Amino acid sequence: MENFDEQRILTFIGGGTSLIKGINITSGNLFFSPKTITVAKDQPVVINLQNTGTHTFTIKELGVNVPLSGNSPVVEFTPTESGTFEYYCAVPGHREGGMFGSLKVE
Ligand SMILES: [Cu+2]
Repeated sequence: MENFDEQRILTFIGGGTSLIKGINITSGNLFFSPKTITVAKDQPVVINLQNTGTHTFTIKELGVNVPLSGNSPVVEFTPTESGTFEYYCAVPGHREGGMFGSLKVE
């Protein structure tokens, strides 16, 4: 591949403005994995979950509260403030049982 346009391909992979980065999280009884995710302020976040059971993906401070049902729910939101926020499952007992993690907005 002599005419391989490496810079152009890297730009494409890197995202630019047209690609939205997806984050993969596994949720189940009673966990989220990974427990820490980092996103960019004012950029749309798309989280693809691999889910078992009935849960929610909730971030109180950011007004996010999405029911998780089925195998592959998707959570989308745009964080408009930076900081570290807890995400958790709002089903009674699940947060206490370990269903929480940390979202860093930079
Ligand atoms: Cu739950």
